[in-house]
Amino acid sequence: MDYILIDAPMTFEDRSENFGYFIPYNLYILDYNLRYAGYKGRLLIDDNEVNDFFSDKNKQVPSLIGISSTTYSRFNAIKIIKKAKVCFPNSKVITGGVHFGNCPEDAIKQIPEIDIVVRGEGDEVIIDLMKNALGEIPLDKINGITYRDKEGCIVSLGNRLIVESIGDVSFMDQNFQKEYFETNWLHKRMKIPALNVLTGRGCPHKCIFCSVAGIKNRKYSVKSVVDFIEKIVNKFGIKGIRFEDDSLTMDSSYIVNICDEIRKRNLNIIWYCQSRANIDLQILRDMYEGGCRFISVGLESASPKIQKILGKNISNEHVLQFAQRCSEVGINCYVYTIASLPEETPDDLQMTIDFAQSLRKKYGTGVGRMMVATIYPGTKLENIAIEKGILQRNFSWNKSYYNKINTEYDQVPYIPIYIEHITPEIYKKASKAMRVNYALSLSVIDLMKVSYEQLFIKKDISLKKKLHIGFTIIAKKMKNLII
Ligand code: B12
Ligand code: SF4
Repeated sequence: MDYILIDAPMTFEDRSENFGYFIPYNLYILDYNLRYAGYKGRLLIDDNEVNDFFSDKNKQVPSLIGISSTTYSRFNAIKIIKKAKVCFPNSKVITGGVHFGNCPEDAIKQIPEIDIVVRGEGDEVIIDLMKNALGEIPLDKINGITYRDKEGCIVSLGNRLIVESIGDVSFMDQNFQKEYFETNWLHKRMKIPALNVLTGRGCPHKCIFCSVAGIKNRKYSVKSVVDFIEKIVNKFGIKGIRFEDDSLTMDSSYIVNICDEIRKRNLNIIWYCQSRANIDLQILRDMYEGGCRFISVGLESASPKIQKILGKNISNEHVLQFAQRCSEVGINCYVYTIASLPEETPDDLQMTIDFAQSLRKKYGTGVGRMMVATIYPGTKLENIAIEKGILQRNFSWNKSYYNKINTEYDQVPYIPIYIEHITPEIYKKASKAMRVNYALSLSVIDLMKVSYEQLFIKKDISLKKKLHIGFTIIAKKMKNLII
């Protein structure tokens, strides 16, 4: 066996409960390119597959083991990396993706079991790394990687990798299992079989908190994307698509052509996507006609001062217009917000709450859960946090980390969050106001469904508290309906 590729994101339960099943297309791309180049290997995408592979007594030895991770799943990834080196001491262990690829030197320094980190897009370099693992080319001829040389020094070669041509969509064309469609985010909401699809990658904007900021946008051809959708509609009975790219709507002629093609072929699908909020009414109409029913946009903060710091170039006016247009056209619009951004004061945060409430009152917009600004490696927010002493200068992304304060902000304790002027009490009050606002934006039936899913089946809240929260929301909703 030449290689194995492992996706080490979350547990299967987390995946299906929080997000629905998703296909790790990053590794599908690497797997496809390796197979296309004639190598033989396997892709392991759930915990059971990984455990079975490592514990199989007759296991084949892969020459290369590639592991992908986000910052959320880094500690799971590190466990797998260590296990891989114990089971296969002679295999090359390589990592990449939005986490390791954004803190490569720290990863190599802290985790002796990692041989190589890929910085950026792995599509092409994976072939060179495979050749290196087979002893065909030396590492110092490969750009875009960080590794430990024979003397133990850390070496980083070349710039971050961005491939010119992202190829075609063949990597998505797989024999999917039924569970992928039935635990999908869209399936949960609409009870229709649904699948995740990528139409390209890269976003040239430079939001300070984003792990993938400032990367040229590249697209697959409209025909190839819609051919793929048509194929999965006919083969698996798919009725819903969740477009995963962060920039589907960036090029208006592209999205309009996708919609035209879906319509022409009578594919009859419903889809979800993420977008920036500056989309024209006519384009939203075309999107509706092409099947778009759910769209989420990032406002992050309604304070103009904070918007400037964020560098998103999206104003309240954009979001207001967007929400109005979505409601006019019939697309459900969700707006994301973030609390505790650099220099954000309680007054700035209040502006976001007021704005969310006005969006709901005017257009019934659902402003989803408010996150606390989370610091990811390689972002501008990381630099700001270091400058302000929020993150220590020698902070390591790959050493164990547990910060109890995070739990006071309802955030997981293993990723640093940006705390400056927003105290836990202020955050909790704001978060509660946002949750109530969201609940009030739902229809009575959806409200009952969401209350059941998110509140009543939770074991860590007493029945008395559940009933109290339930009645308070229903009472507010009724009052709202009457007013
Ligand atoms: C699809 C998606 C999801 C899916 C699947 C996530 C997954 N693990 O794949 C779902 C819906 C589940 C999801 C959930 C979340 N997501 Co998300 N998601 C994305 C999104 C929009 C696209 C990912 C993708 O498919 N990209 C396309 C592929 C081709 O690119 P790629 O992943 O970078 O892979 C290339 C290279 O990185 C490299 N590479 C990758 N892995 C490896 C491995 C090896 C060995 C090598 C050699 C190379 C290599 O080669 C690949 C091909 O070129 C990204 C944004 C983005 N543009 O990447 C955010 C992103 C990954 N998500 C993010 C976040 C924050 C979340 C959530 C926390 C959201 C939330 N608030 O709850 C959760 C938690 C996820 C988790 N626990 O892992 C952040 C992650 C930040 C970080 N540093 O961890 C991102 C980067 C968004 C952002 N703008 O910051 N997400
Ligand atoms: S617009 Fe979205 S994908 Fe682009 S940099 Fe900002 S947060 Fe990242």
